[in-house]
Amino acid sequence: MLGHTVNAHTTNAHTTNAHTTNSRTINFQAIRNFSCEFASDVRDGLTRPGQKELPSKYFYDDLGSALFEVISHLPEYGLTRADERLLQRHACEIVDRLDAPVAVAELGSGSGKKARWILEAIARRQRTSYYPVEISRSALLMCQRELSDIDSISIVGFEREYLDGLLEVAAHRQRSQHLLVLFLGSTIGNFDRPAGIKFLAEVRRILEPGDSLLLGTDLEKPSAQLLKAYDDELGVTAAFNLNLLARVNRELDADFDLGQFAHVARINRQARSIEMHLESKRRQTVRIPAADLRLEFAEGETIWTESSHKYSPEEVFQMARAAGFRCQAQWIDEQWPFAENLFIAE
Ligand code: AVI
Repeated sequence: MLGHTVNAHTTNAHTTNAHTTNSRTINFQAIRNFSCEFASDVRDGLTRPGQKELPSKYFYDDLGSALFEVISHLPEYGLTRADERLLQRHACEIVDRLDAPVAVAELGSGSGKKARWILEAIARRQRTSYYPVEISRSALLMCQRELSDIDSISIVGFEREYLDGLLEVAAHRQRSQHLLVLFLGSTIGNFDRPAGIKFLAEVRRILEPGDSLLLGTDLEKPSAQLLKAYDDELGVTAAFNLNLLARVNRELDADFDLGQFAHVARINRQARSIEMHLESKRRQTVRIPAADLRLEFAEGETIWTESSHKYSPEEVFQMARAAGFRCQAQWIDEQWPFAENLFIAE
């Protein structure tokens, strides 16, 4: 359970609340004007000439995050389980490769469940700090609950976008500490390839030489397997995708008729990715008052909501070099092609 709020102050851009328990602190660096940004991103994406788009980062409101958690249990979607298996099996070996003392930051921590193995392995040799960076406050709260039994760690959470949060972490770190950044679950795959490398280079710029990045990457696999993973029999991924329209309805007063859009998963061979779209079942008009928008959809027209890029193991080494890292080690799961990669900042 969280303790009482002991410190809350407002600055121009952010609201900061610190909650304390006996030994842990979570700072919530909240971003104001979030719904304004949402409205403008929705407007930009849906008025783009040619292909309409919505950014995939907006999948993860409370309902979307819960649906993603269910996806991670689906038999067709082995990605999360592969990530977890590798972390569980190799946490000690990963930690042994790092200079001590080390502090851990996680970009998109979710509930912090995956960081547990790494944190336990570090906590066996030293006290450490864990800095989860998340745009979801409820996920940060879950992090604290999930990890509250590990002795010897302090948790400071940042309710921020990845790079803003990492900059805060860099400002908090002690000089003597190495930083290990976790970017798990192949979230990197939701950037297109050049943007993914640019993002990794930005992470590198915030780090010091010798710091490390543990990067999860989903690997290439047969199309049939991929299509099932992103269009499961129970329709959970369809609900996850459609929740984006439901969220626009809830938060921006829109009138999307969810029954008139269908979830579609498509392979993009050139991009080596799988895409998710929402396809209009008929000609229709949608109003989004809070984004000052009236949209026409043709029958069969789609909104592109996500791309999930898949990698070859060798390509990951090149990505590391292109972003200013060296890939020191790579672990590949035997059941689901997925790699955990340890990058060292050069
Ligand atoms: C979070 N991300 C890596 C997931 C993926 O596989 O691209 C999101 C997801 N989309 C559909 N299913 C899962």
